Amino acid sequence: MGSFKSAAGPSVPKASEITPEAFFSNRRRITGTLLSTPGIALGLGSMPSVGSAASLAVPRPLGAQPSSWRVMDKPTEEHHFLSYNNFYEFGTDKSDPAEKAPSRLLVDPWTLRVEGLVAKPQIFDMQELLKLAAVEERVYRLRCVEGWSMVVPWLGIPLNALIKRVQPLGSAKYLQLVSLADEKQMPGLRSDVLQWPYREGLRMDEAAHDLTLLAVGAYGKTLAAQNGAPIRLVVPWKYGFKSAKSIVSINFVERQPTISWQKAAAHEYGFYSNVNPEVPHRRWSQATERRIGEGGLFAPRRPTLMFNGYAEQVASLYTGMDLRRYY
Ligand SMILES: Nc1nc2c(c(=O)[nH]1)N[C@H]1C(S)=C(S)[C@@H](COP(=O)(O)O)O[C@H]1N2
Ligand SMILES: [Mo]
Repeated sequence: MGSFKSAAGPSVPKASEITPEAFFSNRRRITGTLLSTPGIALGLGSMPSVGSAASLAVPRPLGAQPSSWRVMDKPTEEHHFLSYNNFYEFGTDKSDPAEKAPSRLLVDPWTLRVEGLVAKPQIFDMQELLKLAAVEERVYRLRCVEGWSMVVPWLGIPLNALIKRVQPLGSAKYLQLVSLADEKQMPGLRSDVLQWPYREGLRMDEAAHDLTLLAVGAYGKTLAAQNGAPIRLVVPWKYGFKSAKSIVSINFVERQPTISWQKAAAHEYGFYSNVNPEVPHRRWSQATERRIGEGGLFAPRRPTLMFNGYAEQVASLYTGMDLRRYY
């Protein structure tokens, strides 16, 4: 993708070995294996153990990320990423998603409905989505509003590629992203901790930013159910909850959409939710964070960086905005 550029550096070589076809045929092969396993007929994301996620022939182009984006921190060990999750549709404990999602979430077939104020609305299946752009590996920091963080090597395509395909109308100013809500698959929907379906939103320029990723994998494999298989958003300069999991629809709208977290507690979770050490959450400071995997609860906390360390790339999106008011 030519969009994978930074002002500071040259455009980045594609991870050319990760063609959509290769990715998908790998998926199919693994799915086939699974389907032939007695008693397990649920497809890729429903694999009984996280270790069995399909692996992808992915070069590790760490050095290929524009230098200004490069995350020097060591990636979080994969087992943490797979076992310490927020996916309230499967329960609010950190262990619930890994315990409940793999055996319940049906990820194949999957469709993503893209509609609203666009010239070309479309219902994509995964194969069509993966043809929009080459799958790239991007190592991003993820910072949860709760005060922990991880460093994750994602695989995905820029959301921008999808936006270009559907051709937003001039009146489209925001995107609303909606996660799956199926009571048969998701025991957490019985709780009213959030309003279902899980809804998130981005302003158009945020959604179209080069950093904004539609992730289909991580750690060289297709996405595990607990991480939002088969397709989830990743917006690395915002608190983790903006990164909606298991997305089924994207709606282009004129007015700022309501998000599930604002509905839960409007005074605690703003629409923008940019990582900002200077703007505390109503109940706690956001100045520091605990890096998952770093020596347990008593390890020294790290300072949280403005825009999660991506200020150089995204600060200009918010020029003139009072970030205390628009938190
Ligand atoms: N649909 C859905 N998406 C979601 C959530 C959720 O509960 N439901 N939790 C969010 C929160 S609070 C965080 S921190 C990240 C966690 O992503 P991970 O478990 O893959 O690290 O997912 C986000 N996306
Ligand atoms: Mo979070």
